[in-house]
Amino acid sequence: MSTALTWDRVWLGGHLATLAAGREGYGEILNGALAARRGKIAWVGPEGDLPGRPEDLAKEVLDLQGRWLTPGLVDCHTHMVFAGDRSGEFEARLRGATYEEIARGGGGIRTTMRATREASEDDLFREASRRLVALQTEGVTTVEVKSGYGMETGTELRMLRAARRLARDHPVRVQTTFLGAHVLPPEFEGRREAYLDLIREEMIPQVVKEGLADAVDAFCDEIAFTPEECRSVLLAGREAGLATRLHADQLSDQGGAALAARLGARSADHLERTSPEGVAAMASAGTVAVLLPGAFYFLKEDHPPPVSRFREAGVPMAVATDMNPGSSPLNSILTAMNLSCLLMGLTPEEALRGVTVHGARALGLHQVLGSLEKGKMADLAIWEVGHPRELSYWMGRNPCVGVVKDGEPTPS
Ligand code: DI6
Ligand code: FE
Repeated sequence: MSTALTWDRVWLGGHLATLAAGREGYGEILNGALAARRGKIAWVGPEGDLPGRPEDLAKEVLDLQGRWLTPGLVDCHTHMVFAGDRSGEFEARLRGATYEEIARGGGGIRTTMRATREASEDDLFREASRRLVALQTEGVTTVEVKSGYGMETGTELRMLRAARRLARDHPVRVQTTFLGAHVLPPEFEGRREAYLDLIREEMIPQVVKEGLADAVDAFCDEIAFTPEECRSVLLAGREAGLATRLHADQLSDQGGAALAARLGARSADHLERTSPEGVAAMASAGTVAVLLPGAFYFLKEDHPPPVSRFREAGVPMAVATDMNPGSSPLNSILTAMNLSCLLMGLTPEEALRGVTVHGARALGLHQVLGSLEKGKMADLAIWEVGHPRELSYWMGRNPCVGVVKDGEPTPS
């Protein structure tokens, strides 16, 4: 039977970590093949089950040469659009100052706010591009990017525009999140309600009108916003049509995880201090736990998130870089995976699920991304490894040898 070039491309001669629903472990298919047509996965299975000769089936046949194919990785929580750096505060911390003390003294997020307000959209785009490219060389095909270093309407919009532009100028999928409620900007000191009004009545409507954000987020913490304040911001975003997420229980337990669950948020992120009640609330609401081991490491935290409780309760755990200049200057998703295993107790398989299926779920994209299954987008990464657990194992070594987005190999 001749199927006359049904597919655009087929990869064979290697192994697949499909992470497909219903498959055990990594969902391995040894000696597997995967075909793409019009940007989507058209066929996945053992090479021996291909319905014909590969060259009769696809316009292009690519040999994996014994390598492994995984879904393109998803970095579902980043603040990669920002200006400047905080290496001076890093030194201050090494001399004994804490992250909270620096924040209370007007530094921290406000330091980056000042630099970001000064930066043009082009500046922001250029700097973020470099960070993005570093992630792409590690197999990342989807990133989330938050605003939150403007805390004034113009700069918040500029950050989100720079983030949207990343998707136009690079082979990557970008989801954007409006994080106006990051910390209180200094000009609103003593006028918290006025800033919250600005977020709800000016920023969110403007962001939504220009189609600049997919989700709304808030930082629920003693140094940032109270649960009640975060709730009002998330509700305003939700009413305007945005998905919701929450920076929850990072430095103190504010009941943030339970709040995120109650609001039907896609994810609650950080979660170092989340209580058993918070875990249970997330489990019943189906909220994704986004673990950010870069921030845990960089802030020298000693209280890891309740990973075994999440596991027992069946809460999906995503892993992300949190790429930001203050608490996680981590420009490597592979390092995030390694840290999630060693500092938080994930298995290498959970870490890989965290940056694929569960990362996609935190972005509401699990129907179309995150596993190698027919009908999903053909976003792929090719790895020079003997087993997919090596993605979490090597430190400072990048075994990614190819990236495919929408079925097209991307230039490296
Ligand atoms: N939590 C974080 O880890 C980042 N934002 C947040 O709410 C840190 C942002 C920064 O320190 O610049
Ligand atoms: Fe963050």
